[in-house]
Amino acid sequence: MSFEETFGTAPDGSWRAPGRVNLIGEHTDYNDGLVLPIALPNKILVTASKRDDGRIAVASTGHRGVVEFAIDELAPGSVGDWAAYPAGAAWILRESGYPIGGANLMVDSDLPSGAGLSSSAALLCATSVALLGLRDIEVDPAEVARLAQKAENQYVGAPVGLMDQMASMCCTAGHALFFDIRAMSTDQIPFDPPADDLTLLVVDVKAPHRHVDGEYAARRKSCEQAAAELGVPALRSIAFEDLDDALARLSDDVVRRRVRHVVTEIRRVEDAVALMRAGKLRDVGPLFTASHASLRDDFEITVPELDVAVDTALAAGALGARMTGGGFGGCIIALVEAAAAEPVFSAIEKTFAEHGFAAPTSLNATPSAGASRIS
Ligand code: GAF
Repeated sequence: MSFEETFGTAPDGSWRAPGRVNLIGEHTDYNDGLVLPIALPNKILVTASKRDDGRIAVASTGHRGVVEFAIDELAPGSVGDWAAYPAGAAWILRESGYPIGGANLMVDSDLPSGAGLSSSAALLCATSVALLGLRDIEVDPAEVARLAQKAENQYVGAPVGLMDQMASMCCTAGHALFFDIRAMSTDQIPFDPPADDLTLLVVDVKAPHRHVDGEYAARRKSCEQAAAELGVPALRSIAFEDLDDALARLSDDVVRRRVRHVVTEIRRVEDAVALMRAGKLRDVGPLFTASHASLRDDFEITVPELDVAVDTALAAGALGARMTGGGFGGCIIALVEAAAAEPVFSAIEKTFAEHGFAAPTSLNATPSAGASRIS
């Protein structure tokens, strides 16, 4: 159904917010660390019209029916299922004192959900910019990202970090976003694989997510407990050079491995950015591969589909490959010579068929711009 058919009125505008893939720096954001995502061309689109009765009605091309609620009555968890995200955005804007009135919202998407491409953050960000844009309220993109994270943490109840929302709000076309969470500073790093005859291959391994929420929360808790045991505010405070000393002070072997992942991963982000700044993109490949090994062996968040996809990409000639995102399914990224992109993807398809895995798909990973109004 069209916007007019659903809400009986014409829209006032449309806003988009993209998904992301993270090049490197996984599970470092909630440790005050470093991340390096790019925004994807794929996005969530929110088309909206104003209402002045303090109510929000939201429909989605992917779901049946219209969900309606009063902004004043929103409380954490009061709206469930997919509409929890638009409701969460309205809740945090209300809590922060923004006069968003009311709205009709139609959500559309070409961003696969459940593929680890950050569709939740994109939906929160797209709704936030639409609700603010309808009232011509200007808010700094990084502040919108922080509000979207708060909504996901406090309204939806998912203890995520700030990477995905920042990628969705603050990325620019042709660049990766180097985001230092402790400093809350960003730098745009030019990222243009085709200019070096390279391709960033993104492959959705179509693995069913298993225990994602509980496992994510458990990893975060381990990191926070380790920081407390080491007497630091967050694991970012453990310098790479002091890692062995820190590990020796921890009593539990699992916690030791979680800490080793975080501290070495932050160092890999620094190394990747230095190589990219020096124009040595090919040399970033081995850092991807080392990141994957760390996520598989120390952080233990990969699944067979992710490991097989990475191993197959490497065997077929990729310069480096790793899982990207929260883990337990989702996507891998592989840095490959442009001429090898097709053969590498075909090799993954073939190996997946041999393993009896679902057919993987590949995505266009052109680094794209963060959220914006489009009409
Ligand atoms: C998910 C979370 F939402 C991010 O905050 C981040 O922790 C990521 O997993 C892992 O790097 O996408």
